[in-house]
This record gives sequence, structure tokens and C-alpha cells, in this order.
Amino acid sequence: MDDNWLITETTFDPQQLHRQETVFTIGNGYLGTRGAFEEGLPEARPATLVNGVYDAVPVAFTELANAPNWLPLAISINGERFGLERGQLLHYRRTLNLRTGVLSREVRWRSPRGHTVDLSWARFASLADPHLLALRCHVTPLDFDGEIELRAALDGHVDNRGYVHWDTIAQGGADNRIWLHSRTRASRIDLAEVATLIVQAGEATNISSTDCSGCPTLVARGRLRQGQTMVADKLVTLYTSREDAAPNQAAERHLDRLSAAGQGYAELQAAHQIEWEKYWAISDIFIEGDDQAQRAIRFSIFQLLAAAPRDDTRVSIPAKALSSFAYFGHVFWDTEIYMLPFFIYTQPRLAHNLLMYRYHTLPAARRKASAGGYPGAQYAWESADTGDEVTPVWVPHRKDGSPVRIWTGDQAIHITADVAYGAWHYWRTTGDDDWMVDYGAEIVLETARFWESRVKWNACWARYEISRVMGPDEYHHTENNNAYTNGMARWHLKTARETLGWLQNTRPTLADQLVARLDLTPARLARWEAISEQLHIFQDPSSGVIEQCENFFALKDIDLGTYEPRQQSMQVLLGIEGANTQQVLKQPDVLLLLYLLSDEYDQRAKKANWDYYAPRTDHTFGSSLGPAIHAILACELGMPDAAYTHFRRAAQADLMDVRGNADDGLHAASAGGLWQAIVFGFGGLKVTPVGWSATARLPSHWRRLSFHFYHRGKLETVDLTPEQDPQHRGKAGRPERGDETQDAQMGSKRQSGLADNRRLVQRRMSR
Ligand code: IFM
Repeated sequence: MDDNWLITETTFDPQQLHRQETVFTIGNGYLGTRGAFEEGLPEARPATLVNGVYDAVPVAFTELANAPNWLPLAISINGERFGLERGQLLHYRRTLNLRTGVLSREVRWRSPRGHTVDLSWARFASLADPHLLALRCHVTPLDFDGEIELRAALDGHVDNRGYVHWDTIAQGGADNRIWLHSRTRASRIDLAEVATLIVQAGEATNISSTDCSGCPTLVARGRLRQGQTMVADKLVTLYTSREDAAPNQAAERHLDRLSAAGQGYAELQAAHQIEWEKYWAISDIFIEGDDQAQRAIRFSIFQLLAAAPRDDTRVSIPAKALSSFAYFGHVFWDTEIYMLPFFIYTQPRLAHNLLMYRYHTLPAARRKASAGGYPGAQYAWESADTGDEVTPVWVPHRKDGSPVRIWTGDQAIHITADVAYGAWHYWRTTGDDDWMVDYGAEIVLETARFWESRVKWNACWARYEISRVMGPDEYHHTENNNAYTNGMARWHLKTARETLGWLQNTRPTLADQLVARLDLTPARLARWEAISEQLHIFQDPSSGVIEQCENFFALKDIDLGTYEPRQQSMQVLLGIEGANTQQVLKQPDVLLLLYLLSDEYDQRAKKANWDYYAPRTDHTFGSSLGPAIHAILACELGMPDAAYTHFRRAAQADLMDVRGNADDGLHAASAGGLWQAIVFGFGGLKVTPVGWSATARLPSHWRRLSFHFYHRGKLETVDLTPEQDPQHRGKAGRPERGDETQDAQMGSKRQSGLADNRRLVQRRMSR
């Protein structure tokens, strides 16, 4: 196996336990399981999060409830219990195989009484069968004959950072099966797990069950001779009442079906791997010349695919995917602006699912708008099962417990335009007109109505304004006329009018119905037009620099260099109100606007704003959402070194834990941003309604970059080498006539030469 598909850990470091649990998360879109160990560890934070299984919690309203732990498999050797915290660890290797979606571990361990044993485990959350979880364990005594005992449990004693969500409803064990039926305390969602243990080898292996409260357990005991191997397979089925009114019966039946069909661990793993292959065949990115970048992008793609709902359009991908308790499993703009493009371009069916979540939560968005006194729909900054606002309003300060006001729920109103942008981006790229007609248009139009009364007319200056907001840069709150918010609102109102125009042309009857239902009168549309033309953005006409918000340039300026070296965010160093009064950014705000609405701004404006804002941004300890966007803009501005520096920050968010918070869960937006940095940054992909072009802007040591993407239902391939990079050619001093067609060929022109490239890429991808 090519190492670039493997995330490997070769030493066990208890200090890195939680961070590595995050990195070794596996999932199948239905659920995710952190990389906690099967045998357990006192400090471990095992978690299985089933998407959509939310339960009430103080302060944050609702959170994904940590499901009963399906992993436990305790091993005793001649009465001594195996554990990494005791005995002697002679060999250790843990590997997440990104290609197959299998997490494995090998250990050689000497017990306190001197018995040496080889142990190995493999586990997966089946991508072929979302309700199936499986793990296999090998035990081989190396210097003794003796008794091996395995205890495979379903552990209902789980919590979310101390908060308990489950009551046990029923449990039991018989005929080599155990089951656990639990119910969330407030939302009353039922969840059932059924497990079986299949043991091969070992003399006189017998299996019985015990029924400790909340933790049914199967116990297998057998004798092994030195060098003989015991293989134990634990198969678990899991259902909730979100899919089946009687999840306990569904889980039982599912296990019955598997055993009737003779489906054991090996067959189930094979089916799982075939499914991963299908996804990789389209979604993989191939990089030659940079193994770290290659692994990082595959890790990001793996985690995005592992978290994306397959058959459920009432859930989305939370900011921490399905990997941890941070942000409570809430869904942010991270999905539409950072993750969605990866799905739009490589797995449009999954992009469709994510957008349907926003369609289904429109009623809650209407409630939020109406609660604020606005018409239309306003999406929640933090959203969960219903889509109602679940952003905490006050949280206790990490250090002294004093109350801290969280402004995002009231002020980060840009999310409403971000969701519309995601819907429009999907439509423009896929050409899925049916979706736009049936769902997307309603999202775009209903949310546009919100802006129309959220803006205020300033008669003094004869302009529309939006006050009291927070833009993407969360170091500043209660801003007036935040450029990103105003720019996206303008774009939204303009796009809404265009969308309605398109609908009226293509489906007039449906358009009439929508016009009547949403009260889209000519007067209203005229107002939208006026707002999109007169909603103010402060831009210096001579330099092109946009002021992040009104009076931003009057705030105290800052030289971030004077704070180096530092290990904390600028907000921690300056305090919340301290940062609010200085020109220091947590993440790109104006620059993000220039990226998303790239065609509206020229290179000069982009460069001027880069020069102003990039040095004032907290790249290392600010938001993980920033580096990928900086990487893309730096590519566009012809700054390959800066682009690569920012790219590496995004690439290392989880794998190198650059911010020191990977223990809190995956940085899913950064993973999506990394994909965009490669495809839109280094690959220079540009898609327009009439075609597409790609421009090589590769880091100097990259020898090749290739990827696939869908454009209007057709699978396209980009295969770039440094020779196609205009700058490289410039340096090499050998521009060739006609070469511009290699750099920026429109899709239609490229077709003829593509077949070979695609074969080439497919060959590479199948290595
Ligand atoms: O949505 C982001 C926000 O932009 C920065 N803070 C973290 C949130 C969740 O990832």
C-alpha cells in the first residue's frame, strides 16, 4: 500500500491521546466514532455520534448525544488484563487507511508478570451498510500457553463532557448476542445496538453473556498454545427511532440477515472497501512531489466523505464533523462556504443532501426572521435538528467562569446570504434546474426577503446600511456596514431577482405560484434592486482598499510582529473587548468577499486589500477557516510562497495540530478549504456557465496535480504540470505560441485531449 494513503502513528504518547482520537475518527455519513481504544484507558474520550440524534443540554440548547460505546473489547491473558497504561509496550503502530476506511493497530505487549503477546485490531464503520460496525482482533501468545479471555461489551455509561443523555430501556444477552436499548432523556430518541462475537481458534472457546447494568457483555474464554492465534470478530448493528419506529427489532433483524447470508467480517470489510473505492475514483486528488500535501488532502477528503449524510436530508455536517463534542454538533456556515464546494464538484448527490437540510429548515429560518420582526427567512448561525437558533447566548469564561456574551447568534447574519450562495453555487455548477425549481429558488427568494427589511435607509447619506453585525472576522462585533455582510446581501438580492427572472422564463406556472406565496410584488423587486445598488461598502477609490466596517480604520492599528513569538490567539492576549478596538482580524473578512465574489473585483483591488489585511490577520491562532482562503488569493495574486505557507497551515490543522485544539474535534471547514485551495488555488479551476478553465499555479516542488470534477453532469479531468504554469514558463523563459490554450482552455476546447489525461489520472488514482 502506497504510504500516501496512510495516516500512521508509531508511538503511543498519552499526552496526545485526545488529539489522536480525533485524527483516527472513522465514519460512514450515518455516524462517526472517535479513535478511542477497544480496551479502554482511564483518560479516554470515546464517542460515537449518530447524525441527527440531538438531545437537550443547558446553555447550548441541544447537542449530538454521545451514543452507547460499541467499541469495548477487553483482553485478559492468564488473568492479567491488557492495557496500554500497564505492562511493557514493545511495539506499537496505528494506521488509518484512508483508501479502505479501515483503522488498524498492532501491539506487542509484555504483561506485568512477563507474558508476551502480539495483538492486533481492525475496525470500520461500513460505508456499504450504514447500520453496521465491525471490529476484528487477533491475539497470539509469544512465550506461553495460557487462557485468553475476551469481554465484548456495549457500554451505555457514556456522557458528553459529563452530561448524561441516555436512559437504558432494556438490555440483555442470549445465544452469542447482546443488546442495549437506550433513550435520550429530553428528545426521546430511541437507539438500539445489538452485537455478536465470533471467535476462531483457541481450544474450548466458549462464549457466555453477562448483564452488568447498562453494559451487556459477551465473554469468550479459550486456551491458546504459544504461537497460536485467536481471531475474534465483533459485529454491531445500530438503529435509531429516527429511521425505524422499533430500532431494537431493526438491529436484531439486521444481524439475523447478515448471519443468514453468511456475511462475516471479511465479506463485510470487502463490501465496505468497494464502496470507498467508488468515492475515491471521483474525489481523489493526486499530487506528485509533496507527500505531506498528498496525505493531508486525502485525510481531508476522507473526513468530509466520512461525515456527509448519505440517505438523510434532515441533517448536515457539523463544524466538527462527527468527531467530537465541541460546538455541540451544531451546523454553521462552514458547511456551505467551506465544505460544500468539494461535494458540488465531486459528489453532487451529497451536495444535494446538504442543501436539502437547509430547505427542510426553512420553517425555522422563517421563525427566526419573524422573531426579529423581519419578513422572509433568516438562517440560524448555529443550527441543529430543527434549524432553530441554538447559538449559546452567554457562556462561562474558560478561566474564571465569568459570563461571556456570544454575539454570533444575533449578529453573524451573513449566514443567510452564505446559504443562498451555496444553493446558487450548486445550481450554477451542476445545472440541476429541477432542484432549483423545486427547492433552491424558494431558499434564495425567501431569504432575500429578510435583507429587505434588515437594511435601513440613511437619508443623510442617501444609502442603505446594515448596522450591529459581526462579519466573518469574529474579533469584531457590533459593527456597522460590515463589508462582507453588505457585499453578500447585495449579491443575494441581485441573484434573487435573476433567479426569479429565470424561473419566470423556464417554469412560468411555478414562478407565479412562488410569486403569490412569497408575495414577490413588483414594488418588492424594485426595492431589492435599489438596495443591491445602494447598500454601502466603504472602498477607497484611489487605493481600492475596502474598509472592513464603518470606522475600522479609526481603530488602533497593530503590528502583529511585536507579539511574536506567541502561543495564544490575539483575542486571548488582548481580551474580547481589547481585540474589538484594534485592527486585528481572526480570519479573512474583506478578503473572503473578494474570493467569493471574485468576478466583481479586479486584481488591483485584490492586491491592495491583501496588502492591508493579510498582515493584520491572526493566521496561526485565529480561525482555522482562514488559511485556505489566503492560500487561494495568494495563488491568484502570483505569490506562490505565501500561498504554500497558508496552504500548509490548513493542511496541518488536525494532522499536526497547529492550533493545539485538535483534541476538540476535526476542523471540517479547513478540510473543505484545503480542497478549494488545491483545486481553485493551485489548480486555478474557474467554472462559468459556458465552460471551465484550469491554470497551473503549482508550488515549486509539485511535479503534477490532477483531479476530477463534475461540470453540469459531465466528469472532467484536470492534469497539470509545472510546465503549464505561466510563471514557470516565464522563469524558464520559453513561452510558446498557443500555450495560453493550455493554461486557460475552456472545457469545450479541452475535450479532445482529455481522454488520454483521464486514463493517466485514472491509472494514477488506482495505484
Ligand atoms: O463558523 C466558524 C467561525 O467562522 C469561526 N469560529 C468557529 C466557527 C465554527 O467552525
